[in-house]
Amino acid sequence: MASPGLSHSQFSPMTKPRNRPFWCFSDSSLYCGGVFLAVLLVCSFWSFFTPPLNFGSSITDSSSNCKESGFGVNLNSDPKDPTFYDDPEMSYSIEKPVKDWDEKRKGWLKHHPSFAAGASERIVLVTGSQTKPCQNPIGDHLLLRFFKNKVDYCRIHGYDIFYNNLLLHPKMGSYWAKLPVVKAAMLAHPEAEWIWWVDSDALFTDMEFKLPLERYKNHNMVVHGWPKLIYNSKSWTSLNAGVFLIRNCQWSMDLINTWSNMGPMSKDYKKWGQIQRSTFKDKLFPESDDQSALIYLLYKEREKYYDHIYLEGEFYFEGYWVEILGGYENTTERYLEIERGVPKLRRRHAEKVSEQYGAFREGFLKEAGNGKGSWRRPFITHFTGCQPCSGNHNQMYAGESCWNGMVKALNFADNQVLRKYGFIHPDLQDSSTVTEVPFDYPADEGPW
Ligand SMILES: [Mn+2]
Repeated sequence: MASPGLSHSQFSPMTKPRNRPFWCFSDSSLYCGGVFLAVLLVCSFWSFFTPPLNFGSSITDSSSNCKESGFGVNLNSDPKDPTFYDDPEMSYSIEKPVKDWDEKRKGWLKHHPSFAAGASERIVLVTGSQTKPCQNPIGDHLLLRFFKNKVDYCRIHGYDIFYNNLLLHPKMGSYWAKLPVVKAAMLAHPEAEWIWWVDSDALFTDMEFKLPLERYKNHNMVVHGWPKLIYNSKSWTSLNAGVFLIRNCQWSMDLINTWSNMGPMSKDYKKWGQIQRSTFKDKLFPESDDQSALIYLLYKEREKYYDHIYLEGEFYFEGYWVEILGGYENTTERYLEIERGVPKLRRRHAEKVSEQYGAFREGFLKEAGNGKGSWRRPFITHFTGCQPCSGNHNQMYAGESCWNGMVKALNFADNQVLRKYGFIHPDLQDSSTVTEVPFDYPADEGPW
């Protein structure tokens, strides 16, 4: 747990950035000027070659639109019109509820129209880990690789990502620490419709798969879970709160408020632990935890929450590593088998167009099924109980199975990324060896 003193010192640099907007502006004008010169140069060199093609004119187009960046949004404009950010009462703290958030978000989007297009699909992934170095000697290395995996996934799909390693509320430690971060991320990202929390011990093991957002259009939250286990078995593992998608709206603000009031910041924290334990008989420890708290809300106030929380059970929205790990080899073999028969899937391509190849592959995965027993790549493998940072893994498993399992999963995922860079790990248990991916089209195949 971070002491309040520590978090204070972390915030003191906040007094500095007065000059920053100016520098940013001047950097960007320099950048624009540089790009313009470069475009002029490219254009003049271009004319030495064959006639100026479309390619040339598209370069000129993008230079005139220098302020636009990334995905067609304007990162340089923040009009003077007041928004919720200018309200002195607005607080990012988990202790101060936000009201009228939907109107406030809408108001901000109105003043930032370049963000309005595509806003309904925009996702910010949020993750994080503890403030201090890991106790487990390989913990920081593992966390780095888990984070790299998330960065890879987000880059491929065009999502923003935020990594937090501070306690934003001194009392909301361990599994409760995510709630203050998710709330702050909602306020920091009015341009995003969804905040996607992914635990530090979870990784993407299908880099192509995209969340079926259309399916969630009438819901405000998505978790991996099973209604039968909530309402019949009353189990504290009837859903997993280590990965969740939450809509950036007032409903979610209210949920986070109610939810976090069962945590250590509440004067009733002890009482909530007792209530959870008496409701969910399989709960192993006495303290109130975020997962039991969420299940409790669904269980106790079904009318209020059930219609808004989508319990995804069709695919590995997150999946228990023990159940998944043994299937990687078979999955790899099946995917290779498909690729052997379909040159289009083996074709080299730029990483930026990966989603298109994911869509191509989708057509060949119809028979794979999804979730348990399927040979499709599991979307997210979650090392629940392994505690990579502290090393205090659940005594159910040998530590080696956790660490070896993580290496295997990380390399399995990394292979999907690395091949776009021309390389591959031939052995999933050996992180340091790579070989070049062969170019293996027969000359008579293609074009595609
Ligand atoms: Mn976890």
